[in-house]
Amino acid sequence: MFVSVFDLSMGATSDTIVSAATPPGTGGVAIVRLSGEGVADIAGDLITSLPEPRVASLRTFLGSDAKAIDHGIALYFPGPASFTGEDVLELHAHGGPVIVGMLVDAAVALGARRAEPGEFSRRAFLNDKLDLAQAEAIADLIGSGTAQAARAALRSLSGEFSEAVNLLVANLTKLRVHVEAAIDFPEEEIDFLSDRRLLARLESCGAEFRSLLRGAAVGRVLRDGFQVVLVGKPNAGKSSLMNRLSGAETAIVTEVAGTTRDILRESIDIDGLAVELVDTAGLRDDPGVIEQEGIRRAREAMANADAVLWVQDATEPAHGALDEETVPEVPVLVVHNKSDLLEAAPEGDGVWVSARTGAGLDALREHIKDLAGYHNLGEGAFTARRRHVEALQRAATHFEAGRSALQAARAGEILAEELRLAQSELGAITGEVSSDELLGRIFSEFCIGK
Ligand SMILES: Nc1nc2c(ncn2[C@@H]2O[C@H](COP(=O)(O)OP(=O)(O)OP(=O)(O)O)[C@@H](O)[C@H]2O)c(=O)[nH]1
Ligand SMILES: [Mg+2]
Repeated sequence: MFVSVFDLSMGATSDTIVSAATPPGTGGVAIVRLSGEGVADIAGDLITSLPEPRVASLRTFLGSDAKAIDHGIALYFPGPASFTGEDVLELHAHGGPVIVGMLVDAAVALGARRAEPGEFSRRAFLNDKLDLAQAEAIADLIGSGTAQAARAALRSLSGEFSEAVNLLVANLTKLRVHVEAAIDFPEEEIDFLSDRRLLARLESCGAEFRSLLRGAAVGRVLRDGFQVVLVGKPNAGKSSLMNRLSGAETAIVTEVAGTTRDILRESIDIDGLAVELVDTAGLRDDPGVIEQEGIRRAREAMANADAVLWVQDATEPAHGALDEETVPEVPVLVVHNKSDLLEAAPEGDGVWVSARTGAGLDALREHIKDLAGYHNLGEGAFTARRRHVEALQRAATHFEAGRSALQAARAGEILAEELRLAQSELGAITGEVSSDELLGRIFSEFCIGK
């Protein structure tokens, strides 16, 4: 049903690749990894004999001049029961860059080729050891910024996200079979298409789409972090608030309106949610030249944010610029600052805080988690990428278009076609449908040796 388009000239897996699997620099142990058909041959010269499969074996590692480079552990994983699905040899050497360099050179002299970034994972994908979302999760696990992100990436790597996508694909397939059967028997079409089971299936696929989209949106935030931009009038206390939330005196705070001009960034961790706070120049109508550029940047930051904190001075009357300034797609939370200066207990929409005393900041942090959808983060959270969220959105749009075509015009053919398009979008997430260009883009972001 799905098409895989691979440029075989690039994906040729017969050659043997080699690379350090551990980062450059010194350490107790460094691992050099080889994968491919030539592993057994190369091992004959490099470590004199191939170790028993999966048994840690002490070996002398030899250079191309047959002189010893190091003594260490060799591990042999014959394919297909290996990470890449090919024969894999791991050499655990002493962790110095010179040793690693000599080992890689020796393997190259024996016919191996230096691996490209992500090439081991790419081979694992091409040999069906992992699907594409799982392969991406390897890089996300390695790059995760918080423990929660790491746990979620591991779930994606274990295939939980892929399973949810595959389940949805399977349900869309059932729907399509149903609809196509109706099209093939036109005299019964009307009955078929108003069949209650069909409507129930449509309904449950719609619900699956919504839940998967929610999960993927949170997964994306777990991976990429959540960007929150502080905007408002000059002197509202944006910089003070950022400093207070981050516990660092990053931004200059003064009583002069128009203090901040450049965009300032500070990363904080709210219960495992990586939040990037972005402080901006106060928005006002008659700024000087420098401030004007600051305001332009503030508006740009706002448009690219995941959420906006609209900071207001609680002692001043609320001002109406909010609607004109903010971007409809980006959620806005109104934050009334300087609550310490109020005599009466505050009331009204938004959160009331004091950057000076710290009052209300716990509530503010909870609101930020809400904005990120982070509160519903059960144990089942997985990581996802922007690419996945966008593919899911496109798939959902096709699905909804098909559903309306059925409801509005009883157009079974259109529904079938939209379902096919939705499936193909979902297939791109797991790599059922992929192109060499997409694979190139994804794997080139990996580190060498992974
Ligand atoms: N009493 C009180 N004063 C505050 C509070 N937060 C900020 N201020 C004061 O308000 C003034 C402006 O604070 P900033 O943080 O520089 O305000 P800003 O919004 O970054 O201003 P611009 O960068 O000029 O746009 C400073 O004098 C701060 O000390 C607060 O919660 N309570
Ligand atoms: Mg400021």
